[in-house]
Amino acid sequence: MNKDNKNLDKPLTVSIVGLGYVGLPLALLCAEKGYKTYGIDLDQSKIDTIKSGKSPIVDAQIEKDLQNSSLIATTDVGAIAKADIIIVCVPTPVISKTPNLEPLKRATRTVGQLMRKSAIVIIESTINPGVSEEIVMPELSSISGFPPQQILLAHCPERINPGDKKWTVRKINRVVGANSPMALRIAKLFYESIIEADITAMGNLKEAEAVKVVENSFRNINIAFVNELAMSFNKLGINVNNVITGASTKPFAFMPHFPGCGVGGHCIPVDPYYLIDYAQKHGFEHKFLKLAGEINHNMPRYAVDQLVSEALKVGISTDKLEVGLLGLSYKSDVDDDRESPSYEMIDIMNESDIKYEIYDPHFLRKSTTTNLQETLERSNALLIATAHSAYEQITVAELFNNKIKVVLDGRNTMSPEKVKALREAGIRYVGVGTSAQTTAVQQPPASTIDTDFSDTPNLSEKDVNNDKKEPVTQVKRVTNKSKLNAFIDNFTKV
Ligand code: SAJ
Repeated sequence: MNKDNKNLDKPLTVSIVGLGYVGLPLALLCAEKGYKTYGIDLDQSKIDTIKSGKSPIVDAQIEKDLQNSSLIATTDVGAIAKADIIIVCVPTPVISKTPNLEPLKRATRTVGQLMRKSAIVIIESTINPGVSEEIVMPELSSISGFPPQQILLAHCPERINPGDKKWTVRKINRVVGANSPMALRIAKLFYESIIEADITAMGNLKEAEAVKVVENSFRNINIAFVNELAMSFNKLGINVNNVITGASTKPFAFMPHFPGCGVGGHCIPVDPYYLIDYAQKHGFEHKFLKLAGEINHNMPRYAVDQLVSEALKVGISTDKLEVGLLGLSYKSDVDDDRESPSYEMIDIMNESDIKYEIYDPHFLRKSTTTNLQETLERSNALLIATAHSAYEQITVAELFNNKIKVVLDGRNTMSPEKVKALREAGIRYVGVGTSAQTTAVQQPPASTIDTDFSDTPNLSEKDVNNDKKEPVTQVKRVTNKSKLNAFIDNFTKV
């Protein structure tokens, strides 16, 4: 970092190593904010796609930001030597529950070979506490030859939420930790110059590393909690989604998570193992984190078992089952199938010789059918594994006409109205935690009473819609005594 004023108006140079879900939107933002920005990736085809103004990942914001961007996309790692700010955004996968830091070590070695002494190195990849000090810094110092105390190193964990149109890279608050007050100041100033949100300085690198692992573990644990609730409520005949929706009306101290046929992606089911592994090396066993992982890991099998047992109830034995598996992506409307629970369900169906077809509009190459209709024609049961919006168009008539007898809704995507219509068409429906009986049966008592408060001035549109959409009836403030009297009078007449 050149300290004399004469260079102040020269834009600083940023080099971003790794142009995936994390690095590409960040690189585009840096370029937009006036930094001379190099985006480096070893994948030539990705660089060619970016240079042609196309996004290598399905993301409308990236597609838009690529137009007229001054980003210099390259496979040439030489751009690292030109940088004042070097940001590492490479994957940190976990293989059989053990963190694999090879991509990070390779990137660190390359940075060490090319970095200028005055440059700051920022790691955005998710890493367990200790990696920056115990692995990155020794690697940088030994290869660059610069003593550690002269190297500026910071960690600002990425929080990209793939497919999220609201919380984009520029809008999400960030935390940053560093190896020195100077590095912390530079990193914080840098992020404050590009991110339109708060940047919080942590006490040190380890704290910043732990923040990310903790927030993803928090999510994994809460999903495990509702997945366990779903399995228990299925036996208790309680609709878990209604209960969670009800609980989320509490204005504080409850964050809703929803059950499903598994937790995928290269973050939530993965990151807790960083902490488990690192703590284990320091003699502590994270039983709770492990248990949450086991519960979520078991959901694909729970879903397939549910489907098989429901099929038996309509006379379809396992050898006659023909499953239409909808969705390979690990979550809705993203073209990412890393750690997707769908593959677990496919393995389980292979194990049990269950016949299946696969259809995912985001993965036509990995699909066995070319469209929804063809999938329905070849199936007598449906397993919705991903809540892609493309599947919302499926009608009850289509399912009925294609002789679909059972629907396992692994993401509880279907509305109570659609579930009711499915059942009236004689198709068995089961969600994760919405046992076959619950949803429809509960409604009637409520629906026989005129609960349409749309003309009552005090209720917000959401309340009314809420009444309509979700079976949880919620009478807010009926402030007009006469209206209440009229209601009670009407009720007693029923
Ligand atoms: N899921 C559930 N129930 C829920 C929420 C999610 O079953 O209530 C499942 C999803 O279907 C999916 C998996 O969990 O299979 C993960 O999906 P996600 O949307 O929770 O997370 P990611 O992996 O897309 O992104 C997460 C985000 N982290 C948190 O929300 C704490 C994102 O902010 C991180 O940047 C990202 O991980 C990451 O890179 O670490």
